[in-house]
Amino acid sequence: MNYDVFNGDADGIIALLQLQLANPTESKKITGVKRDIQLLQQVEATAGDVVRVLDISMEKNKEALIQCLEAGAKVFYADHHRAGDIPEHANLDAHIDLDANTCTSLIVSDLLNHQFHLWAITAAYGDNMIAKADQEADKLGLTEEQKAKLRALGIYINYNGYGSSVEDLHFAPEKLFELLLNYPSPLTLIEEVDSVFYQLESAYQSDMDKAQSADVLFENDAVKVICLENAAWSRRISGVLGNELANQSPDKAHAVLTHHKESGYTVSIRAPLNNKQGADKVVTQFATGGGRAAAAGINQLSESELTRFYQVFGDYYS
Ligand SMILES: [Mn+2]
Repeated sequence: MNYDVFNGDADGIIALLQLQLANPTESKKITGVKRDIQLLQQVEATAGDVVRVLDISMEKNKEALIQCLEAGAKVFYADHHRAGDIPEHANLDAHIDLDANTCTSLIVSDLLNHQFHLWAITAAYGDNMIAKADQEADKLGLTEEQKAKLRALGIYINYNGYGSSVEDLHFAPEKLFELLLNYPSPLTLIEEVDSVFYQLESAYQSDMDKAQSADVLFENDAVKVICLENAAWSRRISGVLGNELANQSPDKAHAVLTHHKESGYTVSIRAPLNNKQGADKVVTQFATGGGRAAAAGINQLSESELTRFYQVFGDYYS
């Protein structure tokens, strides 16, 4: 049995897309909303299985990874999130790079000799690695218009991954993956007038319009914290809104809080674009925090932890 386990955001979907375009392989797909990163535990591996894991932290899936390896499955693992100690095992083929300017799709693209590099560039835009994506696009001689389109596509696919459950999303990540699989080049997708690109574009713009009136909870010279109401559109726009704010004020760190149904918040943090570090260090001071140096989140922040959050976040970047 083959398993493809991948994050439901642009980077995870496009990492798998490249592998499947290069070598179509039937597999059981395991994915979810972007925040749903403990995916490997859903695999019940047996000897001889092949498991590919893309764009989810090895540290957060360590136990399940060891179980897969001990069951005798072969595991291919590509990622750029916190890995912890990488197990030494003959069945593990790990490609982990924590560089803040790389992403899983770029790692996979290198392994495929850049066969679907336009897709990898799209994913890098989606993970908000604009400078890196521009640089790769320039190497291929793309026009400014083509770059802008790929950037928009990356943002829209990434945006589609945000929600507290798959029901919040416009497209279930596995479904979106299947739709994209028809296009070896993202430029072909964008040329098609009725394509998913345009469906995602109008959905994104409608949610972004609503976000313009969000409450600012806390702000100083170094950080800004905003809060969105409890609604599906808020849960969808929260992460990409963070990127948008980061692009507008590149010296500031940003946190977007979204009210939970019951109480407390989901938190999405972006380090300053000009100082892409520390987001993981801030969030791991809270029980349900996780992520990378440039972008991280807290799944559950209670009302009573709010003041401590302002303090930790503000102090870190001041
Ligand atoms: Mn990623």
